[in-house]
Amino acid sequence: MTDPAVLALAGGVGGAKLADGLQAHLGDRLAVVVNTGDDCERHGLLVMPDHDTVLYNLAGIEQAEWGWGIEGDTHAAMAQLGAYGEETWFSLGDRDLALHVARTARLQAGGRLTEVCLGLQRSLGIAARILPMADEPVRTEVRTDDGWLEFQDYFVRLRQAPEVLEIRFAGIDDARPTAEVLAALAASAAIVICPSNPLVSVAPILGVPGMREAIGAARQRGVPVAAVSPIVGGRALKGPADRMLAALGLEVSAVGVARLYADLADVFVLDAVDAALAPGVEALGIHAIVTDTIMTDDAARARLAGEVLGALEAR
Ligand code: FO1
Repeated sequence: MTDPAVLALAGGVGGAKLADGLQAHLGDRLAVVVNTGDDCERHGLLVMPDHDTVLYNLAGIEQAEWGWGIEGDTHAAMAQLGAYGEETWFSLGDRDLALHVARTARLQAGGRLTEVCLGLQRSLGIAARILPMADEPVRTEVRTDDGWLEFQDYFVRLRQAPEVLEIRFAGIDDARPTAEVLAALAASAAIVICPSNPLVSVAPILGVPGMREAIGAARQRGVPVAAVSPIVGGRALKGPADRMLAALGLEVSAVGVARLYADLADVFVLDAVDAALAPGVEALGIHAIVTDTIMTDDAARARLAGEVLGALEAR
């Protein structure tokens, strides 16, 4: 795909990797709508894990092993916070901390979330735009045997150990797609749902009132939607998506994910190890593409992104 713009929906490390691959092809013609349900307040600062993971990946400074945070970051501030008796289970690197300080200060000075994020992105010199799914706060919460937990409490402090019985997105009824998201949608010739957790990364984005309708309207105009499976060989490449799907009684497979996107996706990309599942995807009325979806390095990110864009162009 050469000239037209593309909109990607992403959350978490897998989404950030594909967004990075897409940026390699599209540069400033890429807009990435990110989940803000994982956002949290730590030490009086707003932390936006999915936005920041995409930001650091697009800037090429992500911590290679974890995929989030900044490569080579130190943790002196965290150690000092611990010395003051503050909680340290959610670990913020020193350079990462600077982002949360700047963002929170600008918000407290009256800045709007999307504008503040775009300003910070410009400082890191990335070509694409990363757009929070909404300016209003939305917070993902999961119900476990111990009751409702904030997402990062479940994800980081409890290391995703408790079984998730229910998921909700607090505040979502009052959220709206931003003018920037709607403008990016209107300008896009194709939409990519990245290989992110469908239940806690993509669902909040699609759950913003008006978002599904806006994507539906784009499809009516002939804008194709491709989704990439985050489940490979019946397992999540990263994170708890597989366990969450199972606990909620959903099929833990690429077909199970495709089913969640059946009313939205024209193309579904599944990994070569799941080639036998392609007919099950096609049976849902979605065109299946089978390829290597494991993004081990920059070249693999760009190659997968190229295949996704090629499949969309062919629609
Ligand atoms: N994940 C962890 O497993 N432990 C951490 O201490 C942690 C800190 C952290 C700080 C900033 C940030 O942007 C992300 C951070 N993450 C951490 C990752 C993050 O919580 C998850 O990857 C996402 O929320 C899941 O999509």
